[in-house]
Amino acid sequence: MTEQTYSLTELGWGQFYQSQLSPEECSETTPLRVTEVQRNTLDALGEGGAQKVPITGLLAEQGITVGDWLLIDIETCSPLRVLDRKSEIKRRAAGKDYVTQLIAANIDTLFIVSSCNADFNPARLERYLALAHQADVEPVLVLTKQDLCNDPQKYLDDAAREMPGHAVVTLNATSTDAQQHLAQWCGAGQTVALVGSSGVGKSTLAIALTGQDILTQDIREEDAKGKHTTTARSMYQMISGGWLIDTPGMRALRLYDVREGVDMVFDDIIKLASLCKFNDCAHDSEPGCAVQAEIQAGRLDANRLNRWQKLQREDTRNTESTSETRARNKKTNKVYSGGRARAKMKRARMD
Ligand SMILES: Nc1nc2c(ncn2[C@@H]2O[C@H](COP(=O)(O)OP(=O)(O)OP(=O)(O)O)[C@@H](O)[C@H]2O)c(=O)[nH]1
Ligand SMILES: [Mg+2]
Repeated sequence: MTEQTYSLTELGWGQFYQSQLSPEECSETTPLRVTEVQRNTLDALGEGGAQKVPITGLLAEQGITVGDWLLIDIETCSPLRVLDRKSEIKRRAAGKDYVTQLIAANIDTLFIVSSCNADFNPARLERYLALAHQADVEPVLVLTKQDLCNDPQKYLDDAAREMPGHAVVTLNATSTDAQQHLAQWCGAGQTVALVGSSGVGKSTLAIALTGQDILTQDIREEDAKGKHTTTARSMYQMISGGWLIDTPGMRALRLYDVREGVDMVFDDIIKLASLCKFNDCAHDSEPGCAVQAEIQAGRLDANRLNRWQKLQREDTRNTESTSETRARNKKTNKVYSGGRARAKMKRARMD
């Protein structure tokens, strides 16, 4: 069996990446697209086929994720650098520190997967929408398990009312025609990532879109009921020619530095807020509040206002904490350098 090779264009290469290469790099290096990252190595695809690359030096320092483009020295085959990303999807990592975790890079569309059942939760889905908007990536709400639901239209209506202005698709991920419902985002050169809670059908959808039995490659059986849990983020080619990144289900999506993204999810409220009498209106009980007027008139759900304010507060808290952490580190460095300087002076006096 011959190994499949791809042209760079098929892998999603374009002017954005080409323009980052120096004349020397154009002749002495070759680009690879990262399809999976393990602890010390990564898998990548290039014009020469599939390769395993060690994660050392600059790659380890810079951080690398699925979907990234990296340059390889043609002669030594060693990795040189990661190219600037067209987009990056990241969240605040688990733990107390304000550290980000990269989820995927260089994607065009984010399929935010939920189901036509109790998993459908606007407050959670809005977090993913904010993440996509912040990354300048088109979000699509994909609601699976339509076949197990008596009234899928209710979910379409709820999504349109609670998260206006976003593309929403309901489908049966186990059916082969799932592809047709998502075709417009999956064409050649396009990269899509799947995100959402565990068990909503991301990998099932990935099988429908790629035609590959990916469950047997990267997924372990979790229990006798046949539930599968994805453990790695991996990129696969879709039947339509584009690329699909499957990710493990997320329990909590902690946002980080997504103020503009949050505002884009709630841009209808932002527009109303600009009409309030006071610039610093808290949309609570101030006179001349255009947002409250809309709620009183029954045209805006008060829950949406609460959710917007909650996300704004969370982002402000995280962003402030980040700058506090940075300031603290800076201060600590000063103390260290001060200490080093004092020790140097002491040594000089003793000499
Ligand atoms: N009937 C039906 N079953 C579905 C649908 N989508 C997913 N399932 C089933 O739901 C279960 C979980 O699907 P997975 O694709 O493993 O879910 P996942 O989102 O990848 O889960 P994690 O990898 O844990 O994040 C499987 O048994 C699927 O067959 C659907 O649209 N209809
Ligand atoms: Mg999965």
